[in-house]
Amino acid sequence: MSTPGRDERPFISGVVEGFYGRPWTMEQRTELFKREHQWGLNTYLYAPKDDYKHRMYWRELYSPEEAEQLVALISAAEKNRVEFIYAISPGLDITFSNPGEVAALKRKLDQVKAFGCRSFSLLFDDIETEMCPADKQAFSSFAHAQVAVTNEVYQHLRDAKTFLFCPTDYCAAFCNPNVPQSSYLQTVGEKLLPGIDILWTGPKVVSNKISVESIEEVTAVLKRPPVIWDNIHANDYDPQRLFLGPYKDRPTELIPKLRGVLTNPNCEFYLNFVAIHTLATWCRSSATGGGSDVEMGYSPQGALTLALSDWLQELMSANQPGGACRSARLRKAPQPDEEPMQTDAAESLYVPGPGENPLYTAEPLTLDDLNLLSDLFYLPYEHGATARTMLEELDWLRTHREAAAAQTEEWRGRAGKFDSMCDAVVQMFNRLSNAPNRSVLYDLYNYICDIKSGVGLARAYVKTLGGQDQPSAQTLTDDPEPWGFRGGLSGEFQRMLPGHGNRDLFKRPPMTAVYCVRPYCSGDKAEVQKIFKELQRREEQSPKLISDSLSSGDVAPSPQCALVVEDDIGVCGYALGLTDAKQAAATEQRPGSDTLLKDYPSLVVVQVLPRVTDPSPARRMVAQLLSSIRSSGSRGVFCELRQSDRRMLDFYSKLGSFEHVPVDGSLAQDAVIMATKFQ
Ligand code: GDL
Repeated sequence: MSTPGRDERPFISGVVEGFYGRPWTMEQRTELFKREHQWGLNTYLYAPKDDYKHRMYWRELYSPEEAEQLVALISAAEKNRVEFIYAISPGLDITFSNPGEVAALKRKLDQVKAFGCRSFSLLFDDIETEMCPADKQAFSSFAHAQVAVTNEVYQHLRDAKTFLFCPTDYCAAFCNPNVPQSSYLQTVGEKLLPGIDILWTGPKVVSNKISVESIEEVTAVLKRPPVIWDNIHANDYDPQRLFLGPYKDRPTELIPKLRGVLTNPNCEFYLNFVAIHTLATWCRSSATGGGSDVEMGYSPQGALTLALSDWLQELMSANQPGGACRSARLRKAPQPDEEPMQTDAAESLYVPGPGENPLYTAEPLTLDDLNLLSDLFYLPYEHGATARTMLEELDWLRTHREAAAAQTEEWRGRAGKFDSMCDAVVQMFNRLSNAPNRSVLYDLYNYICDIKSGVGLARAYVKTLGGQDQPSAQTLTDDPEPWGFRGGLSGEFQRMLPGHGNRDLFKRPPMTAVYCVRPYCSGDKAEVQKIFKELQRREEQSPKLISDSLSSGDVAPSPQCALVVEDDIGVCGYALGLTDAKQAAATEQRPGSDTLLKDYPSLVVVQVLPRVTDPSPARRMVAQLLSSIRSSGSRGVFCELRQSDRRMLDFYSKLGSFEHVPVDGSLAQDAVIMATKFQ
């Protein structure tokens, strides 16, 4: 049988089941083949990382039961004209130089070949790069070891239709020192037999963009165009993320320069409608891509609309595994002159009588709902338009608290708009929960619960800022339900890391009956000076601190970096910040402060009168200041404290995010630096 020449082979397009976690079921894979066929995709790469016999126990042959399932799967792929590529990942523990190991690989692939499979793949991604002593003796490099075994297996299989190799350095970020000079890639490019194609994920593992130039660069080293293993929709690395945005930021000019594209999508099978549908549209968007039914040029938004319209139909169809049977609901109630039906089915049909509750009929899901859903779970490096607007609005509402306090029309208007956007998320969730297709819903459920909850917290927070009554802000109380402090242990860890320490912003409402935190205005200057002097008087022989000029009003704080707290007596504390403290440090003549300012360019000072025994208003002020300073682009914040100021030392230590930073030579005597870095 003659094999087609390199350029006559069709562009490889489709899906790689290559993620970590629960593999898809045989039914789901069969469903996938039907869709691929329908949408014009031609390949499926079987590579489920956590399937025992694909990676961990790669040497083990399949049992008769497993064999039966694989035979059926391979034949289902064939029926749908999808090329089934069987991949194996021996890299965890193979000894490349041991002929017994190579024989085990051949034996396993021969078995799969006997199931009807014609295409194969050897994967060496995500493995230890250090060779064992025996391999070090036998091969001059890791690349040589992999290439030798791959070539031998490829030749053994003789007539593989497609044969793919996944290198250990499968993206530019892994190449040392870079793609053109990587000796690993050079060896692979030179020594791997020309019939073998090479997988590549782009500039990174999860590539934001893949440019034509980057592909030309890697093609030159590999001596063949790569097959892209695209992780753009993969979500196996973060349990809170899901990607329902369109295939994007891969120009279609890539198509003639590539051997193919396989997407490694979300772990949840039913949530990959958009990922696969939009990839199919992308593949058809070029004359060389093989199709003719789509105009030249690819628009991610257009492709998304096409995908969501088709997905809506599927979501509204009960004809799915787990789909609700709604026929009973649709039957008409018996008319007064009809004989009551005597069947069992009729007895179970509940028809409310006059004055009773009417049957609940859910509003149907809309295309707008799906657009919103996709916007909330868009792409790894990008939120969808509505999600971006929501973030921007929330940020505006919280940074314009003075407007909230004054109840300006603009603030109220924007708060109302934000509230409606939050409400749309809740309504979308309700309609989705009632959609007949339960399989999609169940895969989606945790994600939408999570976002609904996050949106609920933000909504309650804005209501509190606006001074509206509290019941909706129940999650902000002192004794919240577990969903009021989300994220479990991982959330705790994240909040303890510098830059995440603003949890108190949400723990308590920013305004309580007792304390009111508000932006500093010029009329507060005298009060702030009074507090500063009062506290200075208590600290006798205190050294002069860099922040003293801020507290005394000699240096003006940076915009959005000045707050005061009031109780029923009056102003009882303040928090001031400088996003760039260089000038203030220079004025105080601190020669050694340059090193400090490099890591922590910003300065804060917080003081509250001793009558304020509750630390929360001060914490709230710090959280707000940190948030403003962080959004100015600063890398970190420090404060200078007097050693004798036990109260403030204790306060900063308990915040969690600030730590003591030893600094030589830059300090006033008896002063201590506490600091926090962003990210
Ligand atoms: C990877 C793994 C892949 C995983 C993905 C996203 C490749 C070649 N390998 O590095 O199995 O799903 O990241 O986490 O991409």
